[in-house]
Amino acid sequence: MNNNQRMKWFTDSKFGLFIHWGLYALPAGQWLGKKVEYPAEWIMKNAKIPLAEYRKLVEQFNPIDFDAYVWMRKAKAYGVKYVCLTAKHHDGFALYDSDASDYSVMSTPFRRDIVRELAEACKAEGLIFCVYYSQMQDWEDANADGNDWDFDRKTKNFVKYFQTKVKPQVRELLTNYGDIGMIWFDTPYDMPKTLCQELADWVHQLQPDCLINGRIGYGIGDYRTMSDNNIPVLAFDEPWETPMTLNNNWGFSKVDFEWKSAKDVIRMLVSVVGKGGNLLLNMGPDALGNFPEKADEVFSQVGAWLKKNGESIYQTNIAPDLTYQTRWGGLTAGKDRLYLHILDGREVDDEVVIYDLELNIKKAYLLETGQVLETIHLYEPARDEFRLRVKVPNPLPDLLDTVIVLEHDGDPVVHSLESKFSE
Ligand code: H79
Repeated sequence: MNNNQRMKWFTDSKFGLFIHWGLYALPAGQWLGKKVEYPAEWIMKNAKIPLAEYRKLVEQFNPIDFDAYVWMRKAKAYGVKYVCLTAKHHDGFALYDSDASDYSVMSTPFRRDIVRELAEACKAEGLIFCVYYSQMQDWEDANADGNDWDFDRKTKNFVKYFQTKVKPQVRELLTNYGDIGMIWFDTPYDMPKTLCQELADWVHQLQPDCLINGRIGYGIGDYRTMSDNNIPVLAFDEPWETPMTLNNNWGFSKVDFEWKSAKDVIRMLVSVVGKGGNLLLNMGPDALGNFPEKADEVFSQVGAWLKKNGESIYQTNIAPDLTYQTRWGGLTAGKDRLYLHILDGREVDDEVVIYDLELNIKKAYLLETGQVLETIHLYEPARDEFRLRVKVPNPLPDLLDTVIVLEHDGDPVVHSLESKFSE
């Protein structure tokens, strides 16, 4: 497969589900009755919990409500196209059966290989299964990075950790669970480039089509991973992804109620997709194996919207950069189509106005119903200004985001400020 073919599922997908799950779901943001600085999956490090104490969570991990098929049916209804599970996060605990370490789910009362169950259910739902693996930090391992409260850092032998835990565990992930769409590394920090390359070669050797995210380091990955929770200002014409939380934590937290709304998520999705990227939005299941109710509700609303308006998101291209910020929402673009996303109904009244965009419109209509809309294209010579007005129903049919399709001939032409009145 050439590289474009390898990347295609990823660049077409646009929306993925990140799942952060592990021992940290038990303390859920609190230790010894006190709230610990977020994020919840960092609790061991943030509260400097001795390994001997944190390890006791292994005996308590028993998520009796966990049902991989329930999770993946939900994921499907959320409208995501891929799912990325934390097979091992920074705390070092593996959610799968590993010969390389018994610090895993198999040492808990639960004793079920969660990666196996999810890989199977994910594929059964037609979604791409991916794994997150923390390659540099491992707070259980004396030779890895991160734990400076249990271990003396001067004697650490990172290469030993890399050769005896990272590589064997990555091999297990890439050989025991069928096709893995992507392996998601994190926090490369000061890992030497030679080891990063060795890890990438290892992945390629085990599963040539498995993608590697940007946080393997040094630009070695298949695409760029943006900073956590950050959407770039401008479009970026190479594959990229922003990982994003739905509240202020990745792992489950009992003390975080600051959820984004469905409209917030759709607004971010439109912004990301219009700039050519993917949104990897997080879910932090609780210690019994349930998705938090509020997170499930928001994701479900987004999924219901995508079911009607998915054409404006999946398999789309970078949208033109307009001269002005839109007050009413944003743009995405398909082949010979622009999609106008009306997120702020207050700003449109009975028409959407786009300035300085010349577009040869063949047809304008509401995506959800097909209702044809009137368009008026005006040019005002004294201001050298184009105004494209699209009449819309009032009230708007979808208060979350009403999508208008503009089918057009030829390429859209944006009249930049620089171009005005220039000879
Ligand atoms: O898995 C999620 C995070 O746990 C992980 N990446 C996402 C996908 C991540 N690891 N490190 N970081 C994110 C950034 C580190 C932030 C820090 Fe801090 C700021 C470390 C120390 C100061 C946040 C605040 C964590 C501890 C205190």
